[in-house]
Amino acid sequence: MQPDKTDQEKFDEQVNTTGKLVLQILAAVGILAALLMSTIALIATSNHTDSTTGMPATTRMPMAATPSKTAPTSASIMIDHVTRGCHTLAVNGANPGAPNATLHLTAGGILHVQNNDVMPHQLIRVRGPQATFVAAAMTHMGARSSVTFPTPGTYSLTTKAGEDYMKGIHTTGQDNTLHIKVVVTAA
Ligand SMILES: [Cu+2]
Repeated sequence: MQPDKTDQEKFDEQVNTTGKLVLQILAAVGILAALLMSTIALIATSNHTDSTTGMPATTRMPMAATPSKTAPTSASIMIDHVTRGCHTLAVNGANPGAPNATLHLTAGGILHVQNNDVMPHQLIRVRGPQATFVAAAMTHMGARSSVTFPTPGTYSLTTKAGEDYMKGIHTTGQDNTLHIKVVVTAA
């Protein structure tokens, strides 16, 4: 014969049943809450806009397609002959030229210079860290040289102009002194 359950046993059984029920309710509530939260999160994401561009977050450009902010690795300068001041600089094909130019490069970048003036030009570093010159003396029309800038810093270059290749070239005003400022930033 099965002995009657003691009060303690009955109580334990009761607690057990009630406890299971409570746990089941809690679990159900938890699942509902999780579903609700994820739905809210989803709505919040799709409605979120990028404050900088005003574009929806989902259509934001991927990092790889974002234009780089680093300076270019190469630049070109043409020394042109002009009547007033004799010579000017044209940077990256820009027109009209000017006797002063400022350009930006990343460290290790190269500047290509071509001398189309009617006189020789020798490239000279006036200020800034050490730069590597190749064929700095441009002694005929179309002569080319290059300068490489290994370290970040601000470099000032100028040219030492020579005599006209041929006689009879007339210019007005003082001959320009060319100034090339190269701002080199870390790569
Ligand atoms: Cu000149």
